[in-house]
Amino acid sequence: MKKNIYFNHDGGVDDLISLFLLLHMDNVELTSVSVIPADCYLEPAMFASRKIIDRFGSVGLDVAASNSRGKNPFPKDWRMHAFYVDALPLLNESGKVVTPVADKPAHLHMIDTLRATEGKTTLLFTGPLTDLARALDIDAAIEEKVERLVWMGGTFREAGNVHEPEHDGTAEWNVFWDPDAAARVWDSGIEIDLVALESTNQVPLTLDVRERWAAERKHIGVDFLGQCYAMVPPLVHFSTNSTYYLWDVLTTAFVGKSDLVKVQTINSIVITEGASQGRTVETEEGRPVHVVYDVDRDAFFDYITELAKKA
Ligand code: AGV
Ligand code: CA
Repeated sequence: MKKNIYFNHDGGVDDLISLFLLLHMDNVELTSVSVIPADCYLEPAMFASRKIIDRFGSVGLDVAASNSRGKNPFPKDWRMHAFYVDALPLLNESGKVVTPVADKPAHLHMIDTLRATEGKTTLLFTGPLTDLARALDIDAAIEEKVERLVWMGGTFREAGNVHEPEHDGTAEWNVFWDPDAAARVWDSGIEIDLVALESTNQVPLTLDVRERWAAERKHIGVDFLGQCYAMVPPLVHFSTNSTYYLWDVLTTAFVGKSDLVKVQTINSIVITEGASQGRTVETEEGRPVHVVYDVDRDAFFDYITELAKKA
């Protein structure tokens, strides 16, 4: 039995690689895709998504554009990445784009897709939760059609990855972009599996991984991984938080192969106001979330590399 997956992403390098990997999982039925302009600009992220489906996927999928807006915008430099992926020659060989754009905005398109899909669907979100929060506000009964939410978001450590004026640095970006949306989803009855920042500590994009993909680039899908991650090179002589972790890709791999990770359940809340907005905090009064805390690193990299070889 294949799992139904609805994928909402925000056009980062690892979001787009996640889409590519989903198309090669034989235990996954990708029901549809939508794109939210958080850590990306919408137009190139839409084009890149449609071209990835054209090149590597099957006919019948469409891609919906989100009209959601966040409270705290992502840095422009990061949002540019979708332009680079969209410009890859590999995605432009055919000279045309066939996969259609859905005729509704993402949150409405998700409601329609959930309702039209037989049985339940797992929601995979690798950007902010705004479209899900809006969908729940319009039609809370879709909860019955949702198997669970698998989300890349949050951190339960002191140090997050938001370094912005008027913020204390405790948040993760996907929560920070729209803290109210995360809080709305926390208020729902949906089961939540979380890949938090600390869940990805064991899967930084190190040089040996880049070298492995370079050595195996005769496989077009492995070359695609290497080309995409070349857009976010490591800055070895300059200490910033520029190290790329496989945030969204681990989240996506978890959907395809859950035994790659270990999960523990904790109760948590989302802070929506003030200098810690976007912070997720562990507390008894919170709602349960299942957080990934351990990853089989080698099995994970083998899994995604083997998936890429199927392309
Ligand atoms: O906070 C992690 C989220 C993931 O969904 N994104 C990137 C992944 O798609 C934001 C982000 C954090 N650091 C970044 C990010 C960086 N150095 N470059 C681009 N995006
Ligand atoms: Ca993302």
